[in-house]
Amino acid sequence: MKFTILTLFPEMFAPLDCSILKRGRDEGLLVFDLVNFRDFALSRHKNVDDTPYGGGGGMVLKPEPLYAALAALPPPAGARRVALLTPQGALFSQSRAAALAAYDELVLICGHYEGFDERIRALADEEISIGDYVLTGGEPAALVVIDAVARLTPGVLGQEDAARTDSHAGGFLEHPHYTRPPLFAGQRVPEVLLSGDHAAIERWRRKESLRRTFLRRPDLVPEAVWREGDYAILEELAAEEETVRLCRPLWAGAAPPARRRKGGDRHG
Ligand code: 9D3
Repeated sequence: MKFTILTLFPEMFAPLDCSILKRGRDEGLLVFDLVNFRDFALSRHKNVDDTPYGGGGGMVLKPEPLYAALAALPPPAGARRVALLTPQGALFSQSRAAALAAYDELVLICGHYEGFDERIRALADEEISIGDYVLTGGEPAALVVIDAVARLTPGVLGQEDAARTDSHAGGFLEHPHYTRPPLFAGQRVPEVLLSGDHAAIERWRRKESLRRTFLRRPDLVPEAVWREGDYAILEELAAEEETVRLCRPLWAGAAPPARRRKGGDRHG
C-alpha cells in the first residue's frame, strides 16, 4: 500500500522509519511518499497561507499549492483515496481503518496551526478527525491513520501477530496478561494461569475481559459480540461488581438461548 502525505513538515514523519512500519517498507509492502507542498507555492516567498477574507485573526492555507501538489503526483497505480485531516472530520475508528486499507493508495493532506481555505475540501474524498482534542496540526493525526491502516496491509504484521488479532476481537477489552516472575512487588500471578487447566484459563480470561469492559468502557458493550457461556460469567460478575449489576440491561443480548422443545418450533 502506498501512502502519499502532503505536509509542510515532512520531518514530523520520522516515526515511519521505525519498528513495524520500517520493516513493512523494507519488505516492499509499504511505500511512503512525503511531499512538501511549500515546493508548489507560486509566490517568490513561497507563501502557503494568507489572511482570511472578512477579517479576524489567524491565517488560512491557500488552495493553489495543495491543488498543484496533488496534480503533480504520479498517476495512481490503483484505487486512490484522498483524505483531509481536520478537527471537523468524521471520527476515525478501526472500521474506518479497515475501509481505507482496501485502497492501493491513500493521500493524506495535513494542515498546520491554521484552517484550510474551504475550496481545499473539494480535493478530498473524505475528512478525518482522530478525536476531540486540539493538535498543533494534522501531522500527528496522519501518523495515527497511517499506523492503523498499514498494520492491516497483508504481510505487514508477522504471522503470529496477525493470528492473534484473528483469535481476539469481539469488541471487548483484552484480559490482563502476566509473565514471570510469579510474585513481583507483592503482586501474585492469578493461580489459575499457573494451573495448566486450559478450559479454566479461557474462562478466567473471558471473565476478566468482560469485567474490564463493563468497568472501563461500558460504551463498547452494545456493539460487542457475545459468546456461549457469557451469561453464566455475567451472573458471577454481577455478584462481584455493582457496575455489572447496574448494567444488566446491557447484557440482555447474552441471555442463554431458550431451551428448544423436542420436535422443533411449534406454532399456535
Ligand atoms: C480550535 C479552533 N481552531 C484554532 C483556530 C481550529 C484548529 C485548526 C487546526 C485547531 C487545530 C488545528 C490542528 N489540528 C488538526 O489539523 C487536526 C486534528 C485535531 O486537532 N484533533 C483531532 N484530529 C485532527 S485531524 C487534524
